[in-house]
Parts: sequence; C-alpha cells; structure tokens
Amino acid sequence: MKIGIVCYPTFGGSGVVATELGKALAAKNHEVHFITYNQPVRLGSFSENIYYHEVNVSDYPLFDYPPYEFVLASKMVDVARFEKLDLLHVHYAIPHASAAYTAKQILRSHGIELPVITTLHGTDITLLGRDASFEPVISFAINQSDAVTAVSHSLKNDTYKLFGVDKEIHVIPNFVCLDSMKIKNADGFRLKHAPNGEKILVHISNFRAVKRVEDVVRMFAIVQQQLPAKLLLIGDGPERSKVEQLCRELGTCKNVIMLGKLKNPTEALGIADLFVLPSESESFGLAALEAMGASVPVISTNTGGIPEVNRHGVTGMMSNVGDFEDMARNAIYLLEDEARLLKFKANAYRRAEQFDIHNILPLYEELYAGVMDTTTPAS
Ligand code: GMT
Repeated sequence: MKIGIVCYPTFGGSGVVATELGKALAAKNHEVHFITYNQPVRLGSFSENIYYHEVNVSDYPLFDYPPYEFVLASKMVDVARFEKLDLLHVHYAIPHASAAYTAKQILRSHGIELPVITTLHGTDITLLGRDASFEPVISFAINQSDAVTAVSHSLKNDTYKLFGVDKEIHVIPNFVCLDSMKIKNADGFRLKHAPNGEKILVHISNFRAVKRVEDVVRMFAIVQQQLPAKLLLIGDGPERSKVEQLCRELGTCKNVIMLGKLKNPTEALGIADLFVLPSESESFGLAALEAMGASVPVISTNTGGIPEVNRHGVTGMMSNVGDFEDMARNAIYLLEDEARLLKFKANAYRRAEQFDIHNILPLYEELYAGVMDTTTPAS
C-alpha cells in the first residue's frame, strides 16, 4: 500500500508512534510518505520505502497567524495525487484530521477518493477537548474520518464523553519496537552517573504541567533519604526551571542529573532501575511502555490509560495523582529488595512484549484493508 502519514514531528508520543508505525510499515514493503513541517525526530536515517514531504508555511507580513492548516491540506492533496496514495493516516485531531477532511474534499473534485484514518492520542481530546473553541471542528473531523482509532479504552471513553462523536472508535494500543531497543553495553554510562552503585530512577517527558515533574523530584527527595539513588531527568519544556528551583530548595541537586532532550532514550533506560510517571492525565503513557520494554518497572499515577499498561504490584506500582509520598513508598519497596526488583523488571518486559510492534502492526494493516474495501472509488 501507499500510505501518507501526518504527524507532529516533535518529541511528543503521538509523533513517536506515527514515526515508528511508518518505519515498521516501510519494513513490510509498504510505501510510506511522511507529511510534516519538520523531519520527525525518530525517523533517523532514511530507508527504502520512506519519503518525507515538508510542509512550508510562508511568512507573509499580513498574517499574524500563518495559515498552516491550509498549507498542510494543499500538501496532502499534492502528495496524494502525485504519489498516488491509497490512504492517509493522520495522528492527532487538531489540525491534522480537519486538514485531511479539506484535502479529501479537494481530491474528490479531482475524481480521487482518499480514505482518511484518524488516530487520537490524548491531549488532542483530553486537553484541547475542554476548550470549547475547538469542539465543533474536532467533533466534525472525527466523524468525517473513514476510520478512527484511539490509543486506549480510556481515551475512547473520554472522546465519547467530551465530543459529539458518533463514529465507531477502534482501540489500537501504542506499541514498542523491542528489536530496536536491544541495549549495547551501558556500563560506562551507569558508572558515570551512579559510580557507587546507586539505584537509578528515570523520568522522561516534555516537562509540561500535565506531567507533574515536580512530583518526581519530591518523591525522589524522600527515596534518596532511604537509599543511595540518582535521578535522571530527560526532556525539556515549560516546567524545567521550576523543577530546577525545587531541586535547589530540597537539596537534591547533586543527585539529580538533567540530561535534556534525547532523540532516543534507549541507552538511558538501559541503566534505569525504575521509571517514574506521575502525570495528571495520560491517555496511554508511551514513555512508561518504552521503559517496560527496557525491563524497567514503572512508578506511576493511576490516571487515564496508564492502568491499561502498568499493572499495579506486577510491572510497577500506581498511586493517586499528587500522592508523591505514596510513590516514594512504592519506589523504596521495589528498590530495597533486589529479588523483588528483579521480578518486577522481568514482569515489565513480559508485559511490554504484549505491546510489541509485531503484535500491533497487523491491527493497523487490517484496519487499512477494511477502510480501502469499503471506500467506493470516485467515478
Ligand atoms: O504527553 C504529551 O504531552 C504528548 C502527547 C502527544 O500527543 O504526543 O502524548 C499523548 O500521546 C501519546 C502517544 O499516544 C500517549 O502515550 C500520551 O499518554 C498522550 N499524552 C497525554 O494524554 C497527556
């Protein structure tokens, strides 16, 4: 098949999922055309069957707000017509699903019927969905898609609750590519950051308020009083300076290492003993699944789709949002007993295997085939 993939090219989970999906489809001989405003972070070097079409918005002085959605729709039309796409898979409702709707109508006027699949990722629904100014467009674009997927049951339910959506939503969970997560010897990295055998806790996010990174620091401050530990903070974003300030206030700076943005967190996860995800809301928690794929148990909240990934008492532990003291107790419970920690590590990996790309990719391929079967070619 010839598949167009539209996504945010940044470090966010939706972009990572879209990019890894495209790479996996290309590896199965589908032709994949990424349409984004920048080369997706996880794309890496180009490979056979992968093409990248950049969306460039001109900076015209009349525009206070550059009309990105129209330029994107035009690019979709262009790629679909001249690369002869079979379908378009857009990740994130705003503005990708609505731009795809526009592109679909334009293509129809050229006698081309292009099926559109929309995948909902979370913040497009749970955060933007609360903003009334987006609601009519999001609902419409979802309803007009030929197929809609959500990355968890929790997100599916939220979508029905928050939007006037009557379209069937298929749940296709996020995935990890375990084959590409095989870690080379990371002893040097571990020695650098935990030279005295300290336990290593890791948090990865875009440091937005919804991630509650301050809770990571607060729980870590308690953990390090009980056992030797280091905290690796990976990522960057609006909350970073508050987090740095909190480290100074709590006197944890010497044990907190801020690595900033990493294109691929596999190496850091390879030396981790625990992953911490104290999010306020999370439709899935891809970062937690990636940690589990590196055999790292997860200390998380029990919000949104996280319980569909992390199993309390098996692959990690869950607490209520904001209860960093409970998270600290849970972390200590796992870290203080080596045998227990090893068991959780093995469980985490086994759980991640269920979400391996080899299990999830066929669900997308099936959906694509179904949508193409039911699309009537334009006459
Ligand atoms: O979490 C973010 O702020 C980024 C966001 C995104 O759209 O890239 O992540 C969302 O999509 C991920 C991939 O499906 C999910 O794993 C995250 O849970 C979800 N984030 C939220 O729901 C807050």
